[in-house]
Amino acid sequence: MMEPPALPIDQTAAWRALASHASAVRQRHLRDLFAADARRFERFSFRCGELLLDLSRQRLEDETLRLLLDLAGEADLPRWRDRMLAGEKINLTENRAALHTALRLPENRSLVVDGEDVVPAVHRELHRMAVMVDAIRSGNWTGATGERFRHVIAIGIGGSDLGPRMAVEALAPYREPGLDIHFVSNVDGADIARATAQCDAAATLVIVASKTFTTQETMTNAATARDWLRGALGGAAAGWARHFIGISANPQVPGGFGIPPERVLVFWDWVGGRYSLWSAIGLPIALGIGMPRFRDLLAGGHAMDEHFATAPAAENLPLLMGLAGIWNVNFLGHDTLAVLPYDQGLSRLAAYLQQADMESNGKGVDRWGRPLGYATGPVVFGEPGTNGQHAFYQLLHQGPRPVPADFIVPLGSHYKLDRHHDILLANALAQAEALMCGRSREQAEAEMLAAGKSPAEAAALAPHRAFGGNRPSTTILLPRLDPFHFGMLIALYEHRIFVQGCIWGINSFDQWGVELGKQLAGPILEELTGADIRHHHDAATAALIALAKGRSRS
Ligand code: G6Q
Repeated sequence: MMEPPALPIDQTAAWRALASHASAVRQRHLRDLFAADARRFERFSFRCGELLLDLSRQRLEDETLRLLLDLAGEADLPRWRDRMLAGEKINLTENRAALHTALRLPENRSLVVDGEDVVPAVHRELHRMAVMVDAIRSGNWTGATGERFRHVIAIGIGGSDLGPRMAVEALAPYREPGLDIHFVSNVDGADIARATAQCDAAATLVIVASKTFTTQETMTNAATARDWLRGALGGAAAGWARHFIGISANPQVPGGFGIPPERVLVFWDWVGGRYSLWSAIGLPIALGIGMPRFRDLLAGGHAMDEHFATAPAAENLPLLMGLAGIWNVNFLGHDTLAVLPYDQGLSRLAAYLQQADMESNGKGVDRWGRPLGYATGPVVFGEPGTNGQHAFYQLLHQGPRPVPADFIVPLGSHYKLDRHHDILLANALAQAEALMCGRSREQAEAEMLAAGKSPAEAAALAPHRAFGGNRPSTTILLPRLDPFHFGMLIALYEHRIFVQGCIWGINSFDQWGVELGKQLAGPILEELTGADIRHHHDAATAALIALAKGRSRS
């Protein structure tokens, strides 16, 4: 049964042992750890197929890993993993399974949840998706005037947007021609207005992706898209629904909007929004790269699932990556994480991981509602290298608060611009090296003297040009960013986040903070659009509402 543990994790012997071990490790520099062990890279880097996870530049020692694995045992991690993979309702506050891994299971597997095998339903829906993709791409499905589709506007927000948006960008080299894809998420009218301005209505397919099909931003954008189509289709306006596809976990609701059942793809309440890119929510990805490549993406995710389920603890990538994160947050006190992909295709990875990580693990109570006495999910941010280097890396190198970083580096490029890729790789490797090694004052001074500066100038500038180093980073190498390895990478992060949630004893699969956001604006919207202010507000909010009510409308 899923009973609360007797002791919070920070009161266990394993946690205390790590805390006292940390005071010793804090004294040591990564440079010295490498100097003392010629095989450190080999011993702290781990592989799953062709994906390599290098943790050698984390401030870990053998003893650290041993103690962290004890902590994982204390948190009953293998059992929670097995429960998740078996479809048990580990999302206790919503009484649901968290079964995104079932979306990636091959057809010959079975997984019974609530007395029913979910795998046939998953593959039935994949098949429906494949038929739709084919119909749209071949021109069998057309708009109301008989034109084939050339544009897609994908409307959704949060988990129904970030994954597909990231993946379409990441897999751009695999795009099949003929369909441009626009994403609209913000309720700011600028978003939908800009998208529709770029599309010819008669040739536009609108995908409305929403698990609940009630989210205010999405439904407002969908209604505006419907108005736009009706207006632009003229005599064919009655056929507007031929331009729509709905995706929801509640198959009846899109009908209320006017989308007929044959144009509705479904998924299930056991798929969390931020874990849904593998489901029908991934339709824009499949439309972009074709269904066989979408299946490659699923296969990559599944390969990581198998690894997570079966690899020994000491070689298990998501487990070790998660534990390294716990070490940084809870024992070294580093509560941020920089996501630094050296691939332009991963320009949306940080935004995606902000949701995946911060919505999953930004929690202050454990699974049973007991307040936590320790830090949980880190603040995640990032930008693709080398852009980030010319922006915020200054703080990474010299700010007094170390920021652990993930360098994500595909070795191969899809573009025949070798020189560019060489420079990109060199930058990734150099940055991780600099963060680790730093540069001493003496070195800085010597370099300046050699460059002709006077001794006085060199001495004055040396403190500014010195770097302490010893800043932890992880490097993830991929052969290239193809659908399979991209799938592996995203599943690696999903499971890393789950591992950390388990250690912290939290439910990584609910999001009550997001639910709050869905309620908050309602009363103020009524007041902004109605005659009077009927709710009690703090003085600042009341004053701002009054100002907003008095604004001139465009
Ligand atoms: C994800 C969250 C949240 C959700 C959006 C959109 O895990 O629950 O980001 O995805 O609020 O919700 P709908 O898909 O229901 O529109």
